[in-house]
Amino acid sequence: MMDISKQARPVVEFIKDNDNFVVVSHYDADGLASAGIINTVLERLGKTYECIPTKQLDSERIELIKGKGDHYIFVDFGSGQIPTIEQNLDSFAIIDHHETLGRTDKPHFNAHLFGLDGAKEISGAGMTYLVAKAIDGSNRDLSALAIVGAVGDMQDSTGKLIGFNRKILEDAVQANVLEYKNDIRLFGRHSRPLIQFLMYSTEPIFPGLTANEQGCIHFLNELGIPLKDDDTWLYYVDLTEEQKRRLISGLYVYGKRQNIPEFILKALVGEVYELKNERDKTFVKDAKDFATLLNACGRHEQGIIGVKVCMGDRETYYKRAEQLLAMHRKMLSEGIRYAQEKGVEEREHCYVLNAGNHIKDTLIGVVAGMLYGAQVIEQSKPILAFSIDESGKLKCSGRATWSLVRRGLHLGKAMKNAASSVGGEGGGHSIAAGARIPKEKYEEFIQIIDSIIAEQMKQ
Ligand SMILES: [Mn+2]
Repeated sequence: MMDISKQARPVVEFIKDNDNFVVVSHYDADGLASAGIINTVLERLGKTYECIPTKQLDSERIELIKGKGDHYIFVDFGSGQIPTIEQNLDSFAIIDHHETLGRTDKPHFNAHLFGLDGAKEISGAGMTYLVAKAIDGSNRDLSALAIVGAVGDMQDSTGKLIGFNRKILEDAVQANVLEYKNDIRLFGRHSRPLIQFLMYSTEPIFPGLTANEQGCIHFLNELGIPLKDDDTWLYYVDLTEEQKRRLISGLYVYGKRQNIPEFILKALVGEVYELKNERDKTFVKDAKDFATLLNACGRHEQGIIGVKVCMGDRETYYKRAEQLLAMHRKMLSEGIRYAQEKGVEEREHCYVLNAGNHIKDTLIGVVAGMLYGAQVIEQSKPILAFSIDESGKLKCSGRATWSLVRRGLHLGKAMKNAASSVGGEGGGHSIAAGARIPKEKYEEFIQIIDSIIAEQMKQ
């Protein structure tokens, strides 16, 4: 194994030699976990710091944080913004796993610089953890957060963590802070009663179950799985091994019938990561639940709450994080209700939902996908959902079903072509894609993409 600690040395010295830091982190789960790790290290070293989680790093944002401290540490981003940072700040270090843009003589610890695949095998939190460990071996307890970050960046999407993440996993097991086993990989094993556990599954979307309470109750009844024990709602982790197996194979059969591809259904079962020092049935017991909690904080501009939870707060900040997640769920169900009440417009080859300012642009894609589950729309056409983003532009989120993809649909390509022909930008995957277009091109965009979809499905 290559000597990573040597690669980390410039950043390690930067931290040891200085004081009065500003930690700037990305606002997603991985970024917040990274900040949680580095802040803990700074506290253990007796350093002072301020922490600022943020959505993006442009010159405007850097202008705002300038002068907040003497030395800057960027975690989970920064490598792609080197020219802008160089222009604005004198003293900084970067710890990141994204592709780099530009060069710097300042301490720069990035996975790609020594041949690790930052997209798949190590996260921002993983990189930050390596710095922590190089500073002091006793920081190995922070490895659990590195796993939360990796899961937050969906680096376990094949069913388990791979590459360098497995070395971090070994550290976490040895440090006795984490254990892993094979189980169902849906959000909420520990944190949701069974019905909500199934209802809020958006990866994958199960048509007829996702966002569909009656569907879930019926499904569980058919399988003979109890919903309650006396008056208490049962969680997935409360089920017997036999009941768990029955639920998993029931979902598999259901998914097959809904044309969900084998590789997705196979990844339903895989490694799950549990934090050993956390209480059962909390949002911080399972790495996936933990990451979801953090994402809710970031998405609602309260990243610092997530960072405090990463640093061990299980009182005030933990409760506030739970409230943010509950608010997030509520906004999703309000979005679905809005679509149900307003009605979705049916075009020749797609559905259209024009939500304007009624659904946040950060939620519109998830809501659109859930409409299949809630049976607001049929599986025979993709849906285009529109909302206004913070800059006043029109955002379009497209969602489809696996049956449509099988018949030739590729929403990413359709979005890309349709958006560029009206002066916007778009792209994405076959089943989920997005675009930003000028407002006045709404109708023209729909007509173009409708005919592209028709063309794709013909083949
Ligand atoms: Mn990341």
